[in-house]
Amino acid sequence: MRYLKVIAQDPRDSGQPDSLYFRFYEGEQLLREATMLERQQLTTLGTTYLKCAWFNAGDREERHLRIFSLNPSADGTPESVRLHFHEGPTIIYKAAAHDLDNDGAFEVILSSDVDNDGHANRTDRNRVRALVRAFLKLGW
Ligand SMILES: [Ca+2]
Ligand SMILES: [Ca+2]
Repeated sequence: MRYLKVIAQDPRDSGQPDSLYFRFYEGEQLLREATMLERQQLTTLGTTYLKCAWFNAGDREERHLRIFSLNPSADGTPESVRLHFHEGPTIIYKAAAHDLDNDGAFEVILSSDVDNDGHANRTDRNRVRALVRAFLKLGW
């Protein structure tokens, strides 16, 4: 399974992460880091991910997001995009967007409290939508 791994770090332990890494994986194998151009395309995704407050102290990498799309009909447009918020190999929480009728618009957003502010609400669903849109723009 191919996925984009997003890692946020707080190298100065300020409580605010300011380092972001974008890495492309196939299973457990690192394919490559995002290029400069891809990093520019991923600016919105990075900004939204930082709002999720799922980051590491110092230069650790345990906490990260894995985001990937599924296209079981193999028509080139994904029927669902999934977000797995990991701590090491363990999924701590998840979100997903589903395009039920495969028309390119995601009708169903499944989300818990993805930004860790103690409330699962519309803001979380909007963050998921923003992450999904930004990921799909990459065309990966
Ligand atoms: Ca749809
Ligand atoms: Ca929330």
